This record gives sequence, C-alpha cells and structure tokens, in this order.
Amino acid sequence: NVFRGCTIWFTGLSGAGKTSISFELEEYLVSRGIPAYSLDGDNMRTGLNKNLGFSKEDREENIRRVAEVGKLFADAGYICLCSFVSPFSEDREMARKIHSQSNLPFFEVFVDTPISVCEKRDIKGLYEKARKGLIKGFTGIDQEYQKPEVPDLVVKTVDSSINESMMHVVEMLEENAII
Ligand code: GGZ
Repeated sequence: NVFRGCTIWFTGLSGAGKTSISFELEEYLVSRGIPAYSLDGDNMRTGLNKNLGFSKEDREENIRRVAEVGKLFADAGYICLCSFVSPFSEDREMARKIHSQSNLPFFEVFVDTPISVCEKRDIKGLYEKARKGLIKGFTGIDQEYQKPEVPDLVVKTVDSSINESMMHVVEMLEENAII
C-alpha cells in the first residue's frame, strides 16, 4: 500500500456540508490505515488564524496560511482535508499554486449546495443573524461567493447522504492513484 500525500480543498457556502464530508472521509481513510487530517474554520480560526476576520483581505490571509499548513501535511504524506468557504477564486488559485510549487497534488472539490438549502439548515443560526444585519459580510448574503469554474470534483449534497458524497471523493482519489 502506497499513499501519496495531497490536499483536498473543499469550498462552498457556510452550511454546505464541507466539514461533514471531510470528517466522514477522514474516518474512512484513517480506519484503513491511511493518514489523514482535517483543517477547518473551527480549528484554524481559533488558533493560528485567530487574529483574522472575514474581510476580503483577512480571508485571503486565512486561505494563505491554511494552504501553507496543508502543504506541510501533504509533504509529510498526509491526506490533508481543508474545509473553508474560500469564496474568492484567486485565493483558491493561490492555495493550488502553493501546492504545485512543491509538486504536491491538490484537488479542489466544490460542495455545491444551493444557498436556499444552506439557509434552511442554518445549523449555527448565522444566516438568520446575517439577514438581520447582525453579521456583516456574510458569504452569500452581503458578500459574494465565486463558484469554481473548473473544480476537480463537484459534490451535490441535496438528495444524497454524507456517505454518498464522501464516496465520490474516494473515487477521485482512487482515479488519481492517491489511494
Ligand atoms: C462566512 C462566516 C462569517 C462570514 C462567520 N462569512 O458554517 P460555519 O460558520 O462553520 O462556516 C463559516 C465559517 C467560515 O470560515 P472560513 O475560514 O471557512 O472562511 S473563509 O474561507 O472565507 O476565510 C461560518 C462562520 O465561519 N462565519 N462569519 N462573514 N462565514
């Protein structure tokens, strides 16, 4: 068994299902002896990136630091699962470039869940707050989300389970001889 380190970059709206898919995938991989680790807003914005907010500039710096950390995990042979809204195409391109400059595979996965569905789920109640104007610059409400033009994979979470979505990512890894 040979595993190749890489970064899988999940992008999509808040509540799209990025972290859920990533955690399920991490468990799938680790239970098969494949080293994997998940990064998301919850573990990056509370530590390394705790001085950053949600302006365009801060999101860019958030993505830059996450990509650098992901690169290190990938270089160490891990499958690094990064789940970030990452709404700006140029920031995602930067993340890709940080990996390609070190010859490390990078896969962009668009978790394509319509905003109507994300807003209905409203797991953290953030959409309601954004609608009321209590949170400014919320992606999809009063800040834009630039959809990926040519992602490596598009995952639709409506009418499919977390497990089904995860298996599409597994297939992509198999097709690319990562696992
Ligand atoms: C978007 C926000 C915002 C604003 C707080 N816009 O569902 P969540 O809660 O857990 O995911 C969102 C997370 C976004 O952090 P990221 O580091 O992924 O963003 S980025 O990649 O754009 O830097 C949401 C919460 O933080 N959140 N304020 N204004 N999401």
